[in-house]
Amino acid sequence: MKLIHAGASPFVRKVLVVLEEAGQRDAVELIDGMGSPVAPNENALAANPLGKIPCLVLDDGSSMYDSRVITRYLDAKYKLSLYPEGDTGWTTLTLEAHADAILDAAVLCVYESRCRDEADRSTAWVSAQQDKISRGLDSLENHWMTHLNGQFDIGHIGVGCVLGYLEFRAELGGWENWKNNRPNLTAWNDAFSNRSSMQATLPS
Ligand SMILES: N[C@@H](CCC(=O)N[C@@H](CS)C(=O)NCC(=O)O)C(=O)O
Repeated sequence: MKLIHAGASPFVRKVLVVLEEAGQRDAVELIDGMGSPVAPNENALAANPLGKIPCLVLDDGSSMYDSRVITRYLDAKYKLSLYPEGDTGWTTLTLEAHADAILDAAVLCVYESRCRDEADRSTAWVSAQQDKISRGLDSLENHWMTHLNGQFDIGHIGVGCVLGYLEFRAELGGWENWKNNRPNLTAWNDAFSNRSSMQATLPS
């Protein structure tokens, strides 16, 4: 399998963490997919008409995207049980979506500063994305800690990748320090970020 990837992408990181959890990092060949909405990467475009990464190219040449589809595929392939059955499963999927939505807002903030000339940037629009990030983090702090301190699942991986990305891109994204007034989330991440799959996939 080939994974169209970029070292800084938090969505790619989710896939890499799942591969690490499976002990199958070597099952994929990494192909450069670094690009942006205004300068799409050729490898990414060849595998995904939308030009987005991660994209997993299977051995029969077919492509699979986006990150949530790939992580679910790998979970089934390697029998990881990251997607619980029953009612808890819906909670897990909601947390996974919650984490992805924070990442969407964060990536949009970064694109605004990386891809637009300063004169064209919208302060109001960036600040609306930053507010979305803050609300998402507050919800993690106030409503999701019981789940995060429970059985390991794909939601944990999503949140770990969110917090890692918010630290990694803090300067370009311009958002608040996520640790401010979020002691529970901070304590959780202090432990979770030491997990070997997280340490092996630090953004670059
Ligand atoms: N929902 C997608 C989001 C993926 C995404 O936004 N990836 C970014 C890189 S972090 C990308 O490919 N950007 C290029 C573009 O938007 O054209 C997923 O979960 O895979």
